[in-house]
Amino acid sequence: MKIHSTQFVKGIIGDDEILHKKKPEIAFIGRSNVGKSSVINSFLNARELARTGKKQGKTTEINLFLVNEKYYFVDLPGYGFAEGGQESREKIRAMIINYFTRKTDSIRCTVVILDAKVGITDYDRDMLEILFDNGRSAIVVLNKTDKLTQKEVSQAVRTIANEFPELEVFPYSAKLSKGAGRILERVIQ
Ligand SMILES: Nc1nc2c(ncn2[C@@H]2O[C@H](COP(=O)(O)OP(=O)(O)OP(=O)(O)O)[C@@H](O)[C@H]2O)c(=O)[nH]1
Ligand SMILES: [Mg+2]
Repeated sequence: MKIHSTQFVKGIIGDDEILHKKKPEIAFIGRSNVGKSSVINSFLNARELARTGKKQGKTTEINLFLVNEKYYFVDLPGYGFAEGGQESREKIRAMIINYFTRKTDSIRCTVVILDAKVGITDYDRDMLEILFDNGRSAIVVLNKTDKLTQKEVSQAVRTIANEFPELEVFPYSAKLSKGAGRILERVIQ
């Protein structure tokens, strides 16, 4: 897919009329700081479309970006952010659950982003269960592979494949953005 337009539409915290527009949505979820916003920017070739940061918990709303006037790319707040405290963690978890359990078939694909160095955590397992229980199709993007050796990357991919054989896993680095096109084709198919 050639990107010819990207536009920030709005940030929402719950249900919103925009979620009823029936445009295909590509959702991006993952623990806080794994690089969700960076992955979106790298896919769209837009450096600061989705705001990124060194501080965790940068994205606190559900941010929607309109791509090629056709798709919504949805940047969800990061889950499992320890410093945010239990209350804020639960609020974010509830926000994500509401997004995925709402009655819609607009969610085309969910991209679950993991930090290659950390791998899969119980927070991710919890989210994958929510996705599977709601019949949402998902792929995994193993981000920040630039921090690992090739051998460590293969090992990390294998570990995930062993636990979730049904999940497609794409090693990736938002920093290098190599192979973005191939993943993008997969998520909009
Ligand atoms: N080395 C490296 N750093 C990355 C990569 N992707 C993201 N980062 C860095 O990781 C930090 C967090 O990136 P964000 O894109 O803000 O992460 P996020 O998942 O959106 O974070 P929240 O919005 O807080 O949930 C930033 O300092 C990024 O520059 C990557 O592929 N490689
Ligand atoms: Mg973010």
